[in-house]
Amino acid sequence: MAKNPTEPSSATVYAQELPGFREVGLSRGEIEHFKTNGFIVKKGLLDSSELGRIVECAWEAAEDLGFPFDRNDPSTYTLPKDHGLFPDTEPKHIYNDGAGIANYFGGSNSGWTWRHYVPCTEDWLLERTARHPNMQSVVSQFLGNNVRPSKRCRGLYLLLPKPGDGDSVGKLSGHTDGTASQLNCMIYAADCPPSGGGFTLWPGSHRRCYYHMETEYNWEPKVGYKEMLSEIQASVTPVEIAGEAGDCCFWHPRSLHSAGVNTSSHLRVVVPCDFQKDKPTEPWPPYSGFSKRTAPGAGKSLLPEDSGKEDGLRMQWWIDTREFVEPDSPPREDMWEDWAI
Ligand SMILES: O=C(O)CCC(=O)C(=O)O
Ligand SMILES: [Fe+2]
Repeated sequence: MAKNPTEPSSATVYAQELPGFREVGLSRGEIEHFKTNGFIVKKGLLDSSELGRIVECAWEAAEDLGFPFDRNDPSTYTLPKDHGLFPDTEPKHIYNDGAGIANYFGGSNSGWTWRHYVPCTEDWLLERTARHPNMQSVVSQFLGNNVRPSKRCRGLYLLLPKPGDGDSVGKLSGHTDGTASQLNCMIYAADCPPSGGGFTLWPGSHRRCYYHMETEYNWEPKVGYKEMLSEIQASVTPVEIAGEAGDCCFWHPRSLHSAGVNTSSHLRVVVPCDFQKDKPTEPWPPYSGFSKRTAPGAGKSLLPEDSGKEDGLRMQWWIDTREFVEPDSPPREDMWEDWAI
């Protein structure tokens, strides 16, 4: 994965209300917007009252971890390490028979990221998120009816507030994900105001990134990919998606994107989901930075138990999608040929 920290967020808050934005059905305007920009926002697609239980998991975990959070006092939602509480977690890529790790802290926003993975394979959570009928309806309008059943979502992606004080202000961290996902969705489980760390995306980047790959879905960037990402960041203004609990941002997985910078007083709780068609796939999650075809050439161990070890390939156990087994073809002339839109 190519990463490139940029200056403090200069993103524009997305404010467009496309025809159909409050409906389950995709409108022509939404399809056009998705094709051109790589994303759309469906407001209120999921029931915010059903998502409350997911947010509750974060507060309960904070208590279990001994964080000094008082829900009614946002000034206490500080980085645990400021209280000498920064918890030790296993390296993020430890496979643990597919269960991964319980929590991950840190990330590109200098420690303001908390990923809580515990409930993300549980039926009650999936029924409120990736498997929700409204979600499945939108996904099948994009991809067709043959969608791979969801077994997990990525996690509760939490961003703790980070006051914007001079040099320590958070930065965007533009990157693309090394997955074979065909459609992604960021579910807002809690309200996320502007500057609340909303998911941020460089409009139109999905097209350039799609054509800068050797393969349509698996992760095989062509020479110059990193430089191209830098060029996009230098020339395109990113959009930040603020939203309310229940809003869903659908996005093309080749898009250049970043977590936003949270200078609000809210805890940001987003649940990312990955979707793909139900075609034969590899059994294991994708490695980061390599496709399975290119991984052997890296001279590293491909065993899941070596994931996260020094020199091992890092397995992205938190991703539900898998690389396709059938030979992955080059990007198509019409990049929407394999879609239902
Ligand atoms: O937290 C976010 O908004 C973005 C997360 C992300 O980019 C990722 O998980 O790959
Ligand atoms: Fe990402």
